Amino acid sequence: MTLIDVHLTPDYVARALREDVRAGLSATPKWLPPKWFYDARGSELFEEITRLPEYYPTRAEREILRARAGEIAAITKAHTLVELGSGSSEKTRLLLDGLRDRGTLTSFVPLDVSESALREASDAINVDYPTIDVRGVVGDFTAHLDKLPGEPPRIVAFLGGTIGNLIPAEREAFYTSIRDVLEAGEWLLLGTDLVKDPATLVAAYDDAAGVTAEFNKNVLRVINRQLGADFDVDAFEHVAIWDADNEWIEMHLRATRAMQVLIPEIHLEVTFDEGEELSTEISAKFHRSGVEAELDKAGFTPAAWWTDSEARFALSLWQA
Ligand code: AVJ
Repeated sequence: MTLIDVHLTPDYVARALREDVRAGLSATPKWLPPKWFYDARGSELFEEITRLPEYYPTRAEREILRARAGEIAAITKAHTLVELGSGSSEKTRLLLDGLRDRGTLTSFVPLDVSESALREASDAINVDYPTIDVRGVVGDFTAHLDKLPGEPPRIVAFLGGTIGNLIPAEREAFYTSIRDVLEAGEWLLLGTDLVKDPATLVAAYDDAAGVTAEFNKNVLRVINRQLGADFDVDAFEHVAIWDADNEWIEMHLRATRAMQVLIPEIHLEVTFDEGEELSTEISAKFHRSGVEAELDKAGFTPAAWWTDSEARFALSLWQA
């Protein structure tokens, strides 16, 4: 059993969901934040996405981590690995191996919104890495960065391209808040998906087997269950488009007929026109120059930039 610090109580999470659903479904156009995809079923569907032939980012990032974990350990000599949005912590093992083999690592701090995913991952790592102190934090990486334990120097890993789910203003605030919690000389390891041909990008978010469509619709199931809503999930279709101006993928749910939806727990009634789209996720793709400009603005110094063999995805290392 590992120690877990809980900064997200069920009550806090329930209130955040209500507020997000009220704000997003009262707006024009309608939107919902992507963090509500990830109940137990949503997390499973995401794991399934990472194994799809079309969804290259996970494999590309794993290739880079496998090749570079030793270098990351040699450069940083980190004593603590903090992983934000750790999920199953599967790719993290490559980093843990590199840092442990270098002999500097004493603790691992995974942070995730899902307490169940965090407990499972922390316990497994605790068993497989008996010399490392595992200290999980249940928290929101946009709100609980000030609570990170662990002996310096720390390396904060934010992998998988999840940074792409934030709009530019949110990214700026996020990078600045990480820079603020780190001491000078500590590290950020960032995974970013790169801009590439739109057909490849769209296929990664609209797979032939329909797993991403199920993942997208899962947010409606979460709202039905948590807030007593009566979304007819089958009356929505999955849409993934490449927004060339913003250089991001946008996922929508399109109402295939006019509908009224009741959300009793927040006393809200929502109307959809036929064809109306609800925005559920952006997944921004990056160029090296853009990432460098944003991190520089937040006060980080570049230490390394690595891509996979097909230059689809980048892993970059920054020093505070
Ligand atoms: C886990 C946020 C990195 O944006 O690619 C996968 C989530 N959405 N397919 C991404 C996701 C649709 C994924 N991240």
